Amino acid sequence: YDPTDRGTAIDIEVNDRLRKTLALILAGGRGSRLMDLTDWHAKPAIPFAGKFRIVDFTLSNCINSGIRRIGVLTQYKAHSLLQHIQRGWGFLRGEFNEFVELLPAQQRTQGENWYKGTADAVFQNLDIVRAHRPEHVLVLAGDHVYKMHYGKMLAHHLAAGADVTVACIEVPLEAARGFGVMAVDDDDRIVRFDEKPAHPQPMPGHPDKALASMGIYIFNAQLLFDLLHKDSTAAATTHDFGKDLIPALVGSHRVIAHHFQDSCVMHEGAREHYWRDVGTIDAYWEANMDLTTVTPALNLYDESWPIWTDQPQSPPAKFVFDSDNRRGMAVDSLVAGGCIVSGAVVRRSMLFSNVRVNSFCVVEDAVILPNVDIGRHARLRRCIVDQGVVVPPGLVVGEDAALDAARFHRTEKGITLVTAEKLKLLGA
Ligand code: ADQ
Ligand code: ADP
Repeated sequence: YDPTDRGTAIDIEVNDRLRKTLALILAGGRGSRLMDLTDWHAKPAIPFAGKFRIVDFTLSNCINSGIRRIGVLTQYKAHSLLQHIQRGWGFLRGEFNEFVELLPAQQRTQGENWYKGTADAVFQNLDIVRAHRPEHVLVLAGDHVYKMHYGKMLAHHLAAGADVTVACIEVPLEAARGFGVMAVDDDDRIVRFDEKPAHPQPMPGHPDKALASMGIYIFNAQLLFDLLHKDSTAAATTHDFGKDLIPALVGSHRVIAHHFQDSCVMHEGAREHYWRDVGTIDAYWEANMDLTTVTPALNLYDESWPIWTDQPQSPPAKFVFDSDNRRGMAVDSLVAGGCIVSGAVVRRSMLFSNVRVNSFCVVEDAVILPNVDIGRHARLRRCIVDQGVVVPPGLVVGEDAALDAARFHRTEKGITLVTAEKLKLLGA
């Protein structure tokens, strides 16, 4: 295991083990901090970066890493997520023992009919998981945006003789309260793990940083099966990997921390390893905005790490000089297929598929989700417009904070979320 290797030198042995690994993507969380965006869709199904959905990044990581056996555990508002995966991810060949399998809440445990925690989500599907006879189980979250070669993590897991390996990343100390926070010894063995501690421990020598769990785990399969059985009948447990299973293993087992490295070629000048929880309106807006900058932190143009998705078949984006010679244009922006910008100006914005921007409109620093129609003379700034919204002509957002806050959800950072429900209340 070479920590400086960026994923190119995964050897044959590890490749073989990757084929025998089963990835389980936890995709059931509500993501309630995304407010109305997740009223109808599970967070992993939320559109991101113009034409993808959040879960596409984790799924693509699996494929790009050579993991071809994937289960997606769904629960909350899963319809659009299931539809997306069925349409877009059906290309794997069962004949070669490759699949993306959808594992909705199985409602198998007696008396209970809903997942209790992340570990219970796996437990409820345990017979299916077992039947695939994996050597290792890779547990992933479906709601982060990042590029990672899981083979590097598995190589580390094998070389360290680990029972469990937890992927980790350095985060600012003040942000650490939202994570599982760990302390490690010189051999990266985790000696302490606190889930969402009120007072996170800084890293030795780095008083302003903490080592956070990314919620990504590799388990030796048999150990996981035993643990889940034990956890299912335990008295004091919330059936959660981060809260219960991982902390209980530290001390009795070899639990190893694997430091995350971006597996893709990063843009020149971008030095950080990109891993984002786009779980709040502000974080979601910022991550989309980042992509409109000259050198985004997330490189979507790296051919060695393609991101796969299901996309609507739509014509190319179109920019129209309207009949009165008003220029339809978009600069510093990403514009997906099916969009028409006619006699309107779009700056520093992300336009998802099939957005119409009509004459006299100004759209700036905005994230416009698919199938939005923006009526003439509307001015939209520093906002997110939800899928399918018909923006009434002349609507102004992002110029009067008090008015925005009264009519829509507006964050502390001043990002306004425009939804159909809120527009209906306005009588629009
Ligand atoms: P949290 O961020 O709190 O902590 P959690 O709510 O446990 O994450 O969700 C983890 C993943 O599982 C998410 O992708 C979520 O969508 C999904 N999920 C949640 N409940 C589910 C259920 N019942 N069925 C299916 N899927 C479900 C975790 C770890 C921390 C770590 C952070 C990193 O507990 O230790 O630091 O992730 O983000
Ligand atoms: P506005 O006048 O408010 O900008 P229009 O509805 O007149 O909006 O559309 C502007 C331009 O968009 C049209 O001139 C046309 O070129 C283009 N357009 C609109 N709908 C279509 C369509 N279905 N196919 C091709 N082009 C279209």
